[in-house]
Amino acid sequence: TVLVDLTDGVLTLVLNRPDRLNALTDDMHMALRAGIQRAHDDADVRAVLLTGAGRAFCAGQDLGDRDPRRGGPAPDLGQTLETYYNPTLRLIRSLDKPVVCAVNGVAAGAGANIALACDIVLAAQSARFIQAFAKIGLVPDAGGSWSLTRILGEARAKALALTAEPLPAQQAADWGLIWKAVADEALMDQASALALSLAAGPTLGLGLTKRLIQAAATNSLDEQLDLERDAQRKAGRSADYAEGVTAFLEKRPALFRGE
Ligand code: LHQ
Repeated sequence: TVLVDLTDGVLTLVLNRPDRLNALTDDMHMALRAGIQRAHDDADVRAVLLTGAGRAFCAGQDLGDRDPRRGGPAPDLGQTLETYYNPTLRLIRSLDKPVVCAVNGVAAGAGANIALACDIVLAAQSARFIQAFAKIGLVPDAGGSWSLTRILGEARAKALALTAEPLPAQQAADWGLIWKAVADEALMDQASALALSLAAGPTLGLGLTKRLIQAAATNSLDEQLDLERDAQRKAGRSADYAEGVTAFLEKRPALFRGE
């Protein structure tokens, strides 16, 4: 349900249930989780690329799994989030390596919000982001109420979440919700090139950079200056910093080893 490949430092994870628009089943949740966990544990992984197979990125939770017509007690969706979504969201945010998301088609419900949890999001021009929850009586989850509000502000976050109106990729880029909208046929080349270049980067410094930027939203300037000092101290002791400066002085490309 999730294809996994490690090449040249890039761990590519492909959501792979194209006939259901990559809607998430329990198996897929666990496979995606295992992939991100591997990125934490395996030093050979220096960047992650997440995308979907077929015409969609991900249509969110598989609703066929939860047919209320079958009867029985109402499911505890809070438990579903705790079991399947929240650990994965936390793993993506806490990974000290960059995560690129290539949104190849529609991203709906939790599918949209998993994409928004990634560090750099590229989307095909034909892709749309849909906060589909309101259509079925649910609330934004998978971090969406947090990321939409942080990135867009209340006005746009509320309108998207309350109306479930699709947001086209270009508008998402214009609003700063994602990094770029690119021509459909160029998406995978651009996203792979980006992931490869990040994987060849100074991984330790990139991980510290990710942490700094994530901390900024809740820190005061004073706290953030302290955090930058501590992070720069660590980065300054890395082999990649020595290599970066040496390469600059020798007028050659740096060869980072990620440490
Ligand atoms: C699907 C799905 C799907 C199953 C398309 N499931 N089959 C968290 C906690 C616990 C529970 C609940 O949820 C959550 C978080 C969530 O993610 S809630 C939000 C769940 N997602 C949605 O509500 C989106 C549902 N899908 C859609 O609105 C449309 O499919 C979109 C707008 C994504 C795409 O529309 P189209 O391009 O017109 O494609 P389609 O609707 O024809 O879909 C193609 C097939 O995929 C179709 O099956 P069929 O047998 O007719 O070919 C759909 O039934 C199936 N599919 N999403 N989430």
